[in-house]
Amino acid sequence: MTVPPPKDLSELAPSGTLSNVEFSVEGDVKTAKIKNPIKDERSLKPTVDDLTVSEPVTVDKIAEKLEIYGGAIVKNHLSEEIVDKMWDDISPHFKKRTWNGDFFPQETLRVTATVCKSKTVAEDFMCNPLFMELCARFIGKKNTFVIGDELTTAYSEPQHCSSTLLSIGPGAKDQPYHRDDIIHHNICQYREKYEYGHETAIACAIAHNKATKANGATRFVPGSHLWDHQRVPKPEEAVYAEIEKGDAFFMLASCFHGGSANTTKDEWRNMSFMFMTQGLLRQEINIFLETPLEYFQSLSVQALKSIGVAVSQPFCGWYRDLEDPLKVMKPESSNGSDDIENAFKLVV
Ligand SMILES: O=C(O)CCC(=O)C(=O)O
Ligand SMILES: [Fe+2]
Repeated sequence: MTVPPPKDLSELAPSGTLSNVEFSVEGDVKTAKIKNPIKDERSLKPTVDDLTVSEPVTVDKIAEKLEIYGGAIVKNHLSEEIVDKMWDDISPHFKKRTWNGDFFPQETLRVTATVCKSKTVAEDFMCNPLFMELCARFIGKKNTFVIGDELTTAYSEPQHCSSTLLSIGPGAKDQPYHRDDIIHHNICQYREKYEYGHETAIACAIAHNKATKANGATRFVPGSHLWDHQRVPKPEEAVYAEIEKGDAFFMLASCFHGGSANTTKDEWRNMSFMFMTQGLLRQEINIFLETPLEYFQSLSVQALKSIGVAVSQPFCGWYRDLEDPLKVMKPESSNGSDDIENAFKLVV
């Protein structure tokens, strides 16, 4: 006899943050009210200079700004040659939008999965050594696990989450404030100080042309990565990450932000975004269905790992019979995942 499934399985899930919300419906008007908002009026107002990492740029210095503000600017992060090559590879893929939602204004044009349309995006933007190090610090996972009488140590490398060219056109309205980690149901908590281990994603945005307050620079709310999940940002709390061609704006996914209105007559705001997430979480975009195998085969081992083809240690993402897909594509490579190298006999 088959048992019919309950009508709405989501009702079985723990209510989490929902339990602190009061919903009401009056006629056509639906409202939601946070029942016990946490008292927090902290508001940081750094200037673009405060957000900019001084020369010589180091990962420590970027991390320090991210810990304080949730965002950081690095001048000349990628060379003009790389930024131009990315543009040449990706811009032919602009097409009329088929997507009708309003999370992005109608005037915003996008090219998605740029990491699969440009080897320069994959190798030079995503695999930039500074960015890789930053990702490892903020979203890499390293733990020990008991397996039988051994203790193994496994490292799950960050992976691509989504990669997009976003061109905000004249007339576009503000994109709503949001945190990018909503896709992973990350629950942000009030914190006095940044704590490592809770971040699920991190972004690097590169300007193809000058991003200004007028043409749609990303605006973000400094310090909001330390806010409780249910605190709502106000427009006056935002700062505009105005950057020049080749500059980078790094941002933690727990930080409130949004693209801005483009109030110019004829300027576009062209920015390439690379979002990375923990190696064990689901990527935002499914790049595997739209990309021919040959493209993956043409990439370096690091790009394949970062694109999410390799196993995330210890055993997440295997292929066929517990094989590491990276080894299938590049037999000479080692990811230490099919035979964990860090096994130590446990002494109890
Ligand atoms: O266009 C921007 O500046 C921000 C885009 C953004 O927030 C997103 O794609 O999640
Ligand atoms: Fe976003």
